[in-house]
Amino acid sequence: MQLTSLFTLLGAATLAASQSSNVTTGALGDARPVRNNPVIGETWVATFDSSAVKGTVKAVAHTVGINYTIDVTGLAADKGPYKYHVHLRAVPESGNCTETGGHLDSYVRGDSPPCVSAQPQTCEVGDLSGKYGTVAGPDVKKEFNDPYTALNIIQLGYIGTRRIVFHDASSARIACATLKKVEAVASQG
Ligand SMILES: *[C@@H]1O[C@H](CO)[C@@H](O)[C@H](O)[C@H]1NC(C)=O
Ligand SMILES: *[C@@H]1O[C@H](CO)[C@@H](O)[C@H](O)[C@H]1NC(C)=O
Ligand SMILES: *[C@@H]1O[C@H](CO)[C@@H](O)[C@H](O)[C@H]1NC(C)=O
Ligand SMILES: [Cu+2]
Repeated sequence: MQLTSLFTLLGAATLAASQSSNVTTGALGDARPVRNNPVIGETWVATFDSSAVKGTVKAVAHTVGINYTIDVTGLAADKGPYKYHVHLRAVPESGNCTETGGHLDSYVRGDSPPCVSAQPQTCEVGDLSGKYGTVAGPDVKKEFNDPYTALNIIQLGYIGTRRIVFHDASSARIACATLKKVEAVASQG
């Protein structure tokens, strides 16, 4: 190999390192892919039934992380784009989504500066729209796999019984719903 091309290579490596080193990541480092979901196919669903949003966000345990399906209608076309996250606290009786608290942030990153979607491992674990894109109304059908959320309760990034919250373009929390486990239907003999 010629010396000049070696220097070119070194230069490129240094540039790549400096570019990734100033992408904000968690205080506990980058999120690690989840490979120990106990039951592949285990399904949890958050059901929305308000004037702001109707439909479901489904989470299915995959061999790596979770497959999500967002299938909702009714998002006001002029209030988007909409963000959606996994939030930590319970939806109160009143339905007031402010009380669902902050995002699932297992690696302690915080939501500022905004996450770089090209490096989803550096994002807050619960910042699903930061990683996979915001959605626009009125009707949404979107599927993606997130390697960093889990349906193993001992795992960082566990989402069981947590809340999915939609935010409009002003960041107002327009709807929230709790993920509930779908019990496998016993096969009929
Ligand atoms: C990352 O750091 C480099 C070197 O300090 C700087 O030139 C670049 O603008 C920074 N990138 C961002 C996105 O802040
Ligand atoms: C997750 O999604 C991938 C890609 O669509 C698919 O191949 C896989 O079967 C899904 N896993 C489950 C458990 O549904
Ligand atoms: C929702 O809860 C927040 C925080 O507890 C409170 O500040 C706000 O006034 C509540 N909104 C309504 C409509 O009750
Ligand atoms: Cu949120």
